[in-house]
Amino acid sequence: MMRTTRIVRGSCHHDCPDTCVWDVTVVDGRAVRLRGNDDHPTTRGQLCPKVNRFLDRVHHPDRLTSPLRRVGAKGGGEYETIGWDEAIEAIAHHLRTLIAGPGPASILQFSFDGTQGVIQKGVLADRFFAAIGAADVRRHLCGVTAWLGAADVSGQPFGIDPEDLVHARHIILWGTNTYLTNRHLWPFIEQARGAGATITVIDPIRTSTAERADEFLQIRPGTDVALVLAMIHVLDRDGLLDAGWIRDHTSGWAELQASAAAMTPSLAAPIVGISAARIEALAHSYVANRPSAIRVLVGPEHHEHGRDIMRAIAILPALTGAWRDVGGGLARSTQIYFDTALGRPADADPARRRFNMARLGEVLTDRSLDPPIEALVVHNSNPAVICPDQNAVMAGLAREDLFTVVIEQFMTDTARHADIVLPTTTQIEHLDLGIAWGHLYLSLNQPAIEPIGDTLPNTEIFRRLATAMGLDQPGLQDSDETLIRQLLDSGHRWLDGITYERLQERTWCRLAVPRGHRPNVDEPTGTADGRLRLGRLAHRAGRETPDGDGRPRHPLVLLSRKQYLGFLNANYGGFDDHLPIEAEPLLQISGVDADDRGLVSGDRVRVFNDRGSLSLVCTHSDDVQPGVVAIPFGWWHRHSSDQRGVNALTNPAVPSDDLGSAAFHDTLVEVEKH
Ligand SMILES: Nc1nc2c(c(=O)[nH]1)N[C@H]1C(S)=C(S)[C@@H](COP(=O)(O)OP(=O)(O)OC[C@H]3O[C@@H](n4cnc5c(=O)[nH]c(N)nc54)[C@H](O)[C@@H]3O)O[C@H]1N2
Ligand SMILES: Nc1nc2c(c(=O)[nH]1)N[C@H]1C(S)=C(S)[C@@H](COP(=O)(O)OP(=O)(O)OC[C@H]3O[C@@H](n4cnc5c(=O)[nH]c(N)nc54)[C@H](O)[C@@H]3O)O[C@H]1N2
Ligand code: SF4
Ligand SMILES: [Mo]
Repeated sequence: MMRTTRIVRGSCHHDCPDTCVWDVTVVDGRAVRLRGNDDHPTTRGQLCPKVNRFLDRVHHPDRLTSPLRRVGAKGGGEYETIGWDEAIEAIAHHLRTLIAGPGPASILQFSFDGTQGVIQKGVLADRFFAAIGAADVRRHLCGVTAWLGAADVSGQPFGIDPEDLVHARHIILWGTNTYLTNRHLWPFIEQARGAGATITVIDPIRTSTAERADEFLQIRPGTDVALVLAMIHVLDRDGLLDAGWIRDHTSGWAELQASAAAMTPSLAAPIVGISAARIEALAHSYVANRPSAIRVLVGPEHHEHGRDIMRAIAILPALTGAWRDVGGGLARSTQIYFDTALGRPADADPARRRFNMARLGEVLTDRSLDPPIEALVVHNSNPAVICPDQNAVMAGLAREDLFTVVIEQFMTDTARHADIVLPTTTQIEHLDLGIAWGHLYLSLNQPAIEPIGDTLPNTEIFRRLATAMGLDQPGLQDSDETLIRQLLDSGHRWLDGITYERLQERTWCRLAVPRGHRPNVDEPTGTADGRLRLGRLAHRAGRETPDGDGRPRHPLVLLSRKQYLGFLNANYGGFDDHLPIEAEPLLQISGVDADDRGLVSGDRVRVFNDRGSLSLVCTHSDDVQPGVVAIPFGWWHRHSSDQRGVNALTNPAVPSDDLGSAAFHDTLVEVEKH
């Protein structure tokens, strides 16, 4: 018999800045090979260690393939298989009852970044929940604080095209672990270095990126504002600022100058944890080597005053005029370009109930809410692992009276607490439109194979739910292709020449943003008066930090970053072949702090604060400075004897306006021998 072989192109859906384009080889309807596309300008034929094995995920024996209904106790993991009609009707019935009783605001949609595909991420789910008037979460755990801080300076926080970093002669990777988290940018960084650029890393941890830097400033966590103020102090004192630029393009210099006047490098040094001489050298090198660029993603936003930190970083190019040079300025998430081009609708209904997703534990366990949350529908997220204050989240998920629906590919720690689990397709089984937050290429992800088992795309699940609920609002039955066409039809100039047909043919297209585009120079700044806002700036210590005065005090700052090539947030923490050799999360502790506590590498320790406790093996590490410990993020609960991950310890505090991320990294703990 003749075998049919074809190559189907698609793009990676993971919440990773790189949005790689892949080629799937399909033989007789089976996907047999998946590899990076050679022509895509950032993929360049390479995926990454986790997604090279994506077909194993698709065909994994643990893959959920049919709808499930809970039969045992909450969290016990006992389920029976049911049909789709029964599952959809059970959910519709439950939601209708709640709408008629306590009201739709007792139903909470919880979704996040499980997929970056715009369609499966939630265009239709959002229409569905808006139609019934359910409560929603503010999806603010990633990047929103960075957005707000940059917007404080420039109104619309457009950054430079990360590809333009090749033109830079000084690149500061500021609290971003590029080599690990944004791999496909690394060759561009190396290209700049090859052309003479200096690479500086500013991070409290000696990351794999820091190891590759020309200069590494290992600062104390949460002290970046003091560092920026001292840099500005030096630049002003030494006459290295461009008065013409400041006069013509900024507002608030007098206030910023006064703020920086007091922060001498020697005052900043003990706050920041690096010498005054190194602060002076950084300031000088930042302006001397042009084009001068700063790269950020999200690390420093995860503090109580993360917005101040991201604003302070954005102030540097605004003040010095680094934006003038192609390759200079701030390179941040490019998602704003796609949001602007596709014109995705902001939910217009201000009356809808909303909670910051960081507060999930509090929201699910607060019976005094009016009305309390009675139903939770989770898709594209694993809150049991990714939300701060995990013990509160788990107490909420364990509520016998909470009706929980989880749409998932695998039996995650969240799905195990569902009343109904709905199995969903993976990226090679459904259609989607891929945006990126690390480059400017839009991609069409074409389904390569039929859905595995009885799985359905998220969109189809919400179409069926809408029918079962008798909803007849427009748009609820739109097909995936229609949803993509609607987005591509925004009329925005950056979509010039990009049509559905063209994407079908080419798979990817660069947004029509001119090469070498200089935000704030080639286009007016997005503030009311068109000026970059400087203004007063002050270093503030978060309440739960060694310099703060808030919660009961423990001596060590806990950082919980992304740490493995084989993990992508919580996606692979449940797969044995993606684990590092040690196969369990380790506590990294400095030699000084370990000696103080009589600990040697390999000792089992208890790490605790007043939110929770974890029993882990510790390892001495020079990567963390004294006063700081680190536990990696993303592990599933079964990897610790406490059935918890690092978020059992982390700080769920969000800003008082409920906007922005949690203060994950403002977490104090103590460590003791077990
Ligand atoms: N301590 C600590 N906590 C953190 C962070 C940290 O650094 N430290 N980082 C934070 C950040 S930056 C982020 S972005 C969040 C990540 O939080 P999440 O977005 O919740 O995490 P992911 O693991 O990326 O994805 C969650 C789930 O989506 C599912 N999924 C994937 N594709 C689909 C699909 O097509 N349909 C459906 N229904 N499901 C799908 C996957 O199976 C996965 O289980 O975590 C945050 N939490
Ligand atoms: N392999 C892999 N890649 C990933 C992910 C993954 O899980 N695994 N997750 C993806 C996601 S969702 C995201 S959002 C990105 C995140 O990408 P990044 O922002 O690059 O990664 P993070 O680990 O969140 O944080 C980066 C660094 O911030 C540092 N940091 C913490 N506090 C401070 C501070 O106060 N000041 C400074 N200067 N630095 C600080 C941490 O030590 C950490 O090294 O990565 C994406 N890529
Ligand atoms: S996870 Fe990131 S680096 Fe890996 S294939 Fe997907 S987009 Fe590329
Ligand atoms: Mo993220």
